Amino acid sequence: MKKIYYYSVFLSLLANCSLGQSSSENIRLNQVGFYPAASKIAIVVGEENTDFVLKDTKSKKVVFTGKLGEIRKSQYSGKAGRIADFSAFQKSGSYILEVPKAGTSYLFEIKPEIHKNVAIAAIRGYYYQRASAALPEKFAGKWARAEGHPDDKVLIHPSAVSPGRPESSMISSPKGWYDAGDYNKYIVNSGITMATLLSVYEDFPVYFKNLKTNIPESNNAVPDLLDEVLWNLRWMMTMQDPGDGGVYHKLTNPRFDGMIMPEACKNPRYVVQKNTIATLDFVAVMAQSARVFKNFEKELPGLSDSCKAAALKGWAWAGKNPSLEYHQNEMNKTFDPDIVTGGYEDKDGKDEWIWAASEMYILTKDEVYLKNISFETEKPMPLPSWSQVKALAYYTIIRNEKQLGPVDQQYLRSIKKSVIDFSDDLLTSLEKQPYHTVMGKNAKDFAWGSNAVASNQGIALIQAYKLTKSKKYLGAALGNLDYILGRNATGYSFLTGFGSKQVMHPHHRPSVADGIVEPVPGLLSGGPNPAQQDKCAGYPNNFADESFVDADCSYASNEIAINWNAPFVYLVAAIEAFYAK
Ligand code: 9MR
Repeated sequence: MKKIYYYSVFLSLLANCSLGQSSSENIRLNQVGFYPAASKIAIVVGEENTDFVLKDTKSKKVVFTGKLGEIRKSQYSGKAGRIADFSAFQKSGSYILEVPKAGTSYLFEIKPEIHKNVAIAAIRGYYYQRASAALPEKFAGKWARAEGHPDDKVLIHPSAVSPGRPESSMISSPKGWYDAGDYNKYIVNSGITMATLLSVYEDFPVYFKNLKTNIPESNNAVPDLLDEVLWNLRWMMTMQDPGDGGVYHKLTNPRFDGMIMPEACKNPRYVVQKNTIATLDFVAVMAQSARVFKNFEKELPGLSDSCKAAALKGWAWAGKNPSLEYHQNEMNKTFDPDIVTGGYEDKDGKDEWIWAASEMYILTKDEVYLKNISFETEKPMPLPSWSQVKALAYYTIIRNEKQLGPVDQQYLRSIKKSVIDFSDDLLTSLEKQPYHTVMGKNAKDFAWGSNAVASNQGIALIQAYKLTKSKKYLGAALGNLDYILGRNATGYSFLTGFGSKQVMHPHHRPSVADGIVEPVPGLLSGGPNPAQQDKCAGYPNNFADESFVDADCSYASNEIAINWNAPFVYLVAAIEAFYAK
């Protein structure tokens, strides 16, 4: 054992060309690979101006030679790099890049459908997040596990009592996905997650029609992506108080579980305070689900109608309670037990109103829903996040434009313009960006869950591409996928299970507790976050684009979450759908 250890230390020392860094890490590229006909870019760290070569790993022959580009510097660290562009080379195979002084890249492939397994794995990530389900080996492989959190005896928290549901009474609220590295289930975060997954289905139905992901429902007549969505939809439906239509904020333990397996968790679970924003997010998801599942009436009889009824009921409740906010600390002053799990507190419900109203309007064609709504297209479009969902309304209006009446054409035009303006802004000065990505141009890109920022930028760019057919948007979206899979300042591929330098220690309870070396696959790590709220040891520095540590203590840079995987699923599936052709 010891001998092997010393030998491997010796080998890694040999491979190191600069302090603590292997030579491959000097060449930053999508570690999965490239499409034959698409752009192929690597960033070579350092200032050295040399040629580079592409070598076929089978024949060992040089198949392409190129010159590195001009120096580009990170606006955060000042570190320099140069671009190696080998897009002109289009032959399928497996390759490495060699750059004098910098070294040799990781091995990568060029082939059609290069990201197919990435797309499947990212969807399967949700299967692994299922609450109230055992995951047998047939579907979960070595990450098989017992059922956790049946959630069939969930307590009504004192903040959530209603005439039909007194304090400490119990409801059944099973299924759903665990939110993230923790085991709680939050309506607000489920909102944007479900919308994003339903939207990628709506935008690319043909792609998903036959995409099999090896889940228990794979053999039924519903596309796997929608089967997975149904797991969470069924849970969401139980989160509505049947008495009045209001929706609970979350289903949670009072405090986070330890770093233990789901089946080991025994803490009581509560549903907590109904509020306007959670209810509006719920309404939007139910309305979109009613639309999507209308096409599966035969397979899922009555589901669409149930979703529509839930949406109508929720909308009515929100109308009567238009600004009931969730403030966890305030709530804890009045009610026991204190709840200290994820807050998802949002002080501005304007965007949730716009989103829910748009979904209700498209579902019912009744203009009354838009009566008091302004799309605010005079302001720049905000990127979607759990607390900012206005753009989800834009995407829905654009997606359903054929169903709009003549009067609505005017706002349709301004909504389209907003999406295109947003994407044009992203593209400004792309040529100067250190990793040749739109991601990272602005410091605010490096928020908690920055990889979801990169993914959501990708979605906006794909919308702009669909509207204009201009390839520059699609190319930039692919650039953000390259960013996530390795062409970035950290050198990591951020999707568990993929890449030569992959994330191995996400803040994810099953991955920590299961005793298996590899983390649960198909989960997107949050990514660089200079706020470093977790104060975890091991951040390399404070530079925004490098503020990442692959350690399970780092919930602020290396957690996984359903609202981050979803835009990633959208981005990778859309890229596959476009480049497969
Ligand atoms: O994604 C959320 C991020 O925007 C917030 O800044 C952060 C702190 O409130 O919380 C994040 O969400 C976490 C949630 O509260 C609990 N489950 C894990 C989520 C991802 O870290």
